[in-house]
Amino acid sequence: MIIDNVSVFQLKLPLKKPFITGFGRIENKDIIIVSLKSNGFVGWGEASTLYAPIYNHEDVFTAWHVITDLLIPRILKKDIDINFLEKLFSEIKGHNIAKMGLESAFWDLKSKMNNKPLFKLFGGRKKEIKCGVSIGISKNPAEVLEKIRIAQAKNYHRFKIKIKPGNDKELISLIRKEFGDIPLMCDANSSYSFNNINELIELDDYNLMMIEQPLSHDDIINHSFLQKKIKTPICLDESITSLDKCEKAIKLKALKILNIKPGRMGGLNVSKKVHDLCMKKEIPVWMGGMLESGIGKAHLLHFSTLPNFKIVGDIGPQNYLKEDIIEPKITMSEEGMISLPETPGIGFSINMKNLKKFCVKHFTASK
Ligand code: OSB
Ligand code: MG
Repeated sequence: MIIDNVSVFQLKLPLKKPFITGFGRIENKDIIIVSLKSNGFVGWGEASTLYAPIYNHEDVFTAWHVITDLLIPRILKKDIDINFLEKLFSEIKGHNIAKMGLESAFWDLKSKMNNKPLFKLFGGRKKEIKCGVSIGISKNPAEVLEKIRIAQAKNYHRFKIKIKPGNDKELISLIRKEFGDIPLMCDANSSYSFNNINELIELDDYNLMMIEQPLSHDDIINHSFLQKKIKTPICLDESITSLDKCEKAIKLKALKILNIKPGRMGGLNVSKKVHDLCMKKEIPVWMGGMLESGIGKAHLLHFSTLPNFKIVGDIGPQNYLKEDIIEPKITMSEEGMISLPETPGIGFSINMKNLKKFCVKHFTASK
């Protein structure tokens, strides 16, 4: 397909409440939205960055640079397909979230041109997805308990709490006392080090579904040592940024479960390869999230219909942003499920009024 026009929007989307993790505090979602036009069709994608490099090395400013200065000039006027993008991405090292911004717009565009819902392009089969919730760190444990109570009443299928050193064992013990054996996991966002692994070993008593990314954001080796010492499965997030890293981590037994975030991996194409490798190696995966806007979440929703997404992920109704940029809203049924749209592409329309309202920077280029 020949790309006729590209528009890039830097957005600052206010959260209803700050979201606190082991790496820091998020008050607004600073993202890049990419729209690609070809032959009268428009595809939409999201680079779901943060305001600073606190989750990985990228942020909204580096993604803006990579997308507008490096990627877009190399695709305009060209006849692009996924092989073209794969080659282009291999020439630019890292900057995976930025690549996802462009690639996800490409997939939306391609599925609209093929008149198919996006999930069919990847061979996804599921017609609905179970929802899970991710609950941020709070100084007050009662607040976390209350959030679990509310999520349970809404029939969420899995509960993830954020932890950090000193904010872990007592909280988990309180949750187990109050809610019994609910499907509970925790995400440390790389806030522990190998020197305080005893704190992690103590979490082994609570029958957690998994501990997500306890150690450094780029570590594999120490996760492998830690996994030998605990029976709770380690799930990696931050550390797995390519097919190669995934292969090595599996070889070293550094993980039993993988969080697939297509942004962290550098797009849906490489994520499909990682998904297939994990399926072959019997490593179940689940869909991660980064507090995306509706555009990003819709992409994740479609992708999580693939067969090795065997564990409930961070997929749910969009309710952490004050306002979203898609219509209709992503909603969850009383059974805690989201149905896949059957219309072409991501299956949601863009709320242009809100897109403009939250846009802080705009770039457009035509062939
Ligand atoms: O590590 O999974 C994470 C949010 C921002 C950055 C990193 C993470 C998260 C979440 C929220 O846990 C997941 C979501 O519901 O989108
Ligand atoms: Mg995580």
